[in-house]
Amino acid sequence: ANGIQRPKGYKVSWHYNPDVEKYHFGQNHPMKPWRLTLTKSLILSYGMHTAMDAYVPRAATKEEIAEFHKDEYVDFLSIATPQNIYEMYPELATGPQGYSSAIFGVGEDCPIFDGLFAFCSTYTGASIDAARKLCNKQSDIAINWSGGLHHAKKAEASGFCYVNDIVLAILQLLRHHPRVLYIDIDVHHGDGVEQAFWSTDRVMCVSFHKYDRDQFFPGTGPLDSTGPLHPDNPGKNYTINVPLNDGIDDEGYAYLFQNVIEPTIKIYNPSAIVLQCGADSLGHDRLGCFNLNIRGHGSCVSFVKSFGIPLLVVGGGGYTPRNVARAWAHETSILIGADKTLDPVLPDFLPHREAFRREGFTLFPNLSGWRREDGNTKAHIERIIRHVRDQLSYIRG
Ligand code: ZL4
Ligand code: CA
Ligand code: ZN
Repeated sequence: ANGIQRPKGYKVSWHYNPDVEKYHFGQNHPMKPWRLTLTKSLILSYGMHTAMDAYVPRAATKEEIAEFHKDEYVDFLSIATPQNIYEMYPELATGPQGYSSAIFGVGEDCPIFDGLFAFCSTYTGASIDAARKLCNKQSDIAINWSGGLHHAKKAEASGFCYVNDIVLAILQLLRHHPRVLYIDIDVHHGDGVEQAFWSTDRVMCVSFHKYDRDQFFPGTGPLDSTGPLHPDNPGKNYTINVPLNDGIDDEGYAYLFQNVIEPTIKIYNPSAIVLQCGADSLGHDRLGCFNLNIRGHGSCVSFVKSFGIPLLVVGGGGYTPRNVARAWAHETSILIGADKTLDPVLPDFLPHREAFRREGFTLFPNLSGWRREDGNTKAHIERIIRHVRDQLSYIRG
C-alpha cells in the first residue's frame, strides 16, 4: 500500500508533536507516552497519514495555558523539577513513598518528572491547534491522540492530568461556536471538563464511566449529577452522567451510547463536538473494568461522525499500550472513511511488531469475556436512557 486516499467532501487533520513520546512518568506508572509512539507507528504503517493534513504543532505558551489555569499553578508547573520540588515545598517530603498531594495535586498519580511542563505544553499545543483549524474551517475533523487529559483542574493536577487541554480547546471553539457538545468515553469520569463548564449552557458535557463513589477514581458522576440545582443557573441540566458497572460489552455500550447521544445532539444542536476517546474502556485494560472490543469502542466514533458536525477528537486514558494503538489507529481509519478497506492483519513491515505478538498481528483481537461479568442489567441501561430523555425535555426550546 502506498497510502490511503483523502476522504471526499470533508477534511481531516492530524495534530501530533512526537516530542510527547520522550517523557516518562516514572517506574511502573501506568501512563506511558510510548503508547503514542505505537499509535503513530500504526497510522504510518497503514498509510493513513496521506489521507489527512498532518501538523506538528508548537507547544502551548504559558499565556495560552493560563486562559483556564490559575497563574500560580502554571508558574509552579513551569518551575518544578524532581530536583527542586522538595526545596520549594519541604512539606512534600512525607516519607519514602514520595510526597503528599497537598500541593497543587502532585503525588503518586501526578509526579513531578523531568520535562513535565514541556510534556504538558506539547500535548496542549496540539489540542489548541486542532481547535483553531476547526474554527477557521481548515478542517472538518481534527485529531489529537496525545490530548484528552480530562481530570486537570484550574489549580490542581489530578489523575495523571496536569493541564486540561480539552477545556483549553473548548475555550477556543467557543470563540466561534455558540454551543459545544463534549462526549467522554474514557472509563473514568470527565470531572475536570464537567467542573470547568458546570455553570454554562454553551457547553454540554456527557461522560460515560465506571461509577463507584468509594472504589473507583474519581468517585464523581452519578446519574443525578446534572448541573447546578439553582433554577436561575444557566448550567442547570447541561451535564449528563452515565454511571456504569463493571463488564459492559459492545452491544450494551453501543445501544446506550446511541440512545443517549442521538437525542442529545437533536435537542442541543451543537455547532461543534469534542469527543474524548480514552481507550481504558477496552477489555484487558490495566486500569479499566469494561469489556469493549476495538470495534465496539470505534462504533461510538462512527456514530458521532455520522452527524457531520465539526469534530475534535482527542485521546485520553488507555493503559495496555498495544490495544490503545489498535483502537486509535482503527478510529483514525473511521474518521478518514477507510475502516472498511483496512487489512485487519497488521502491515507486515510494521515497526514495533513485537509489541503486538501476544495476540498475533491483528487489529481486532478478542478483548471481551475477560475477568468481569457484565454488571449492567437491561433495567439499569433502560433507566439511564429514560433519565436522560427526561432531563433533555427540560432544555428544549
Ligand atoms: C500509579 O504503580 O485511584 C502510579 C497509579 C504510580 C508506580 C509506583 C507507585 C505505587 C496505579 C495507579 C503506588 C501508587 C498508588 N505507580 C497510587 C486514589 C489513589 C491514590 C494514588 O485515564 N494511588 C487514587 C487515577 C487513579 C486513584 C486514575 C485515570 C486518568 C484517565 C485520563 C487516572 N487514582 C489510588 C492510587 C503505580 C500506579 C498504579 C492508579 N491511579 C490507578 N488508578 C489511579 O482518566 C488520562
Ligand atoms: Ca468517561
Ligand atoms: Zn481513564
